[in-house]
Amino acid sequence: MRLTSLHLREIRMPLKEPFRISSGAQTLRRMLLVAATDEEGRVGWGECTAGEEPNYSSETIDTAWLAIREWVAPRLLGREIAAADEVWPLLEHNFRGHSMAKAAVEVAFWDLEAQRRGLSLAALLGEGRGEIRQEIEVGISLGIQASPRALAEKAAACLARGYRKIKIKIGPGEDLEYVAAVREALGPAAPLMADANNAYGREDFDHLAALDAFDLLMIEQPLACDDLLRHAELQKRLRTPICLDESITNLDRAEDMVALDAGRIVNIKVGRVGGIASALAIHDFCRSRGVPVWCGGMLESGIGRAVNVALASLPGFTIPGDISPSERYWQRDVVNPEWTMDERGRIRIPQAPGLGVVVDLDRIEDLTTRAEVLLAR
Ligand code: OSB
Ligand code: MG
Repeated sequence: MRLTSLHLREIRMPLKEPFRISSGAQTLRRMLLVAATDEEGRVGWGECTAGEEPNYSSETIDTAWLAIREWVAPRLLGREIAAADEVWPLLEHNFRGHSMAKAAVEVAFWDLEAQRRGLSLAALLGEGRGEIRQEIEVGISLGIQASPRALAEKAAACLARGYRKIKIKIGPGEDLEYVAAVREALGPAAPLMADANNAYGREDFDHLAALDAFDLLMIEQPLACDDLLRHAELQKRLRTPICLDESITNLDRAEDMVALDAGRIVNIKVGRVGGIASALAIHDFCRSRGVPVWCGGMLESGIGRAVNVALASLPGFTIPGDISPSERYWQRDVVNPEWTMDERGRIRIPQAPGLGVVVDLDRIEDLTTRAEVLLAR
């Protein structure tokens, strides 16, 4: 594969409802899409998962745009690349950080390779990994609501709709009452978890221990993203497993988590870990150590969602991911068909080569607020 051009586009799509987490709220998604054209004219797509503000990680859509133009594209444009797994090492060499920028472009190479070989992305990712699923079970991630009661009603409706896991966002002052109300509304056996997005510190350990009473599947990222040691201390105090999201930026951090017992479950996000090759490495390591993983979400459009759906088909993904259907987020998605979920909370894995959905170029054109074409020299 040899890239002749990289087309960057910013599109803006309003979320159907605002999404609030402990570190900030989003109502409009500004998304960076990458279309990579190879020497045979195929087009591979990637979506950058960085947000508008640096509240999830240090990256934003604007830093990613800069990083892709200045440092990612020059390393890849015009270069002969035999397979998509060669991209990640090229992007890591003397190039720190900017994982979401790197991933947006790396993903496009996996799409291109899948198309070139006539494989679905799921089949390509599954090579050498045993049986892949035909359909995946999905969960929903619910933002913080105005009251515990409002959240409980929403959560109950989601369970009735078929979702296989309910995740609620929590933060200081918006935690125990919310969890209690949702647990009460869903009943004792419902698969429920909470995500704190770094909101707590060591002074909160007693408070967090009170969450053990609610039989959560896990507590996601209670403490700071760069703080594995305190997560290990907290895990000793909790019966509930800790799941790490922001902390797991690469394979080394997943190994550290296991070595330190800083968490027992990993949320894998392709953007956060720098691409598909890195996500696969984390998946394989966790699987070899019996650590369950699941696929997180970043409020992606149908393009990023295609990658998440394919990843979640791998055998180590034993817990439903944050992969809701298109209608949960958008009036209308940017792919055809849109992502749909059946009444038992399942999404079918597409069989067609590449992403398995068709990118709606007219719609993307309509939504585009900024574009730049980078060419091989
Ligand atoms: O922490 O998992 C998170 C969205 C934006 C930033 C961080 C997170 C999330 C989600 C969204 O939980 C899940 C989804 O895409 O539906
Ligand atoms: Mg999270």
